Amino acid sequence: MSATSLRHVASDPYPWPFDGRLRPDNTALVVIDMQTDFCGAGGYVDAMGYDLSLVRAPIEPIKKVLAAMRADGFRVIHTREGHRPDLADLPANKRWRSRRIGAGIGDPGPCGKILVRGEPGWEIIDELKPAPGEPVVDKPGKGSFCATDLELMLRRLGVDNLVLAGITTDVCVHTTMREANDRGFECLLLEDCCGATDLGNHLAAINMVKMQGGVFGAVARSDDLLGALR
Ligand code: C5J
Repeated sequence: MSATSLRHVASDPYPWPFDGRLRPDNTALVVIDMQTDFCGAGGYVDAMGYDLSLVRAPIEPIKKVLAAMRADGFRVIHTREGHRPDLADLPANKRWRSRRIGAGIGDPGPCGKILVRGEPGWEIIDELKPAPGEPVVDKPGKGSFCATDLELMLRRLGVDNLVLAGITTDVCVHTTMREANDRGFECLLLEDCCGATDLGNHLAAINMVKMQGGVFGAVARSDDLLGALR
């Protein structure tokens, strides 16, 4: 790649990606857990009593980024958090904690059994449905690399750079970013394409990424990414 074809996103704390090699064939958008259970009425987050507006705020920005990256031929991968219908992959402590706050994973709710694969609440919301052919990674935990084939798929596809969007910023997005960074992937978190159940935690999670010169990667707004793609 010649120096003239290098591209960077105006991001914080450094222009991303570090080497300027931002191309559709080596960069994937990962949209994390945009499921009814995390941002829809009657889902898991709603049952816990959190403010849905915070976790729904990224829907429109993600739509724009999805459209632009799909149009440019970038790879798009979606994830879903959820458990097997027999709950064989649900740790006892995860179930116990969720029941304790009235949102028992595996228990029936308005959107079916909470966080169980195949139930209505576990589905990705209509606004951000995966397009045909886009991989969907099912994960039992918070990170997208733990107990999944995501890393195998990314290595096989030749992906070096990950653009991260989805919910929640401080839990599944952050865990995934940390896992990816440790595996050598160059990560960009799109701050307006993420949301948390608490605004302070969302802001803190963004700030954490920027420490130590970009300890887990970099942060940008979706317009900054779209500007670099134009
Ligand atoms: C949580 C997630 N918060 N997708 N999951 O339990 O962040």
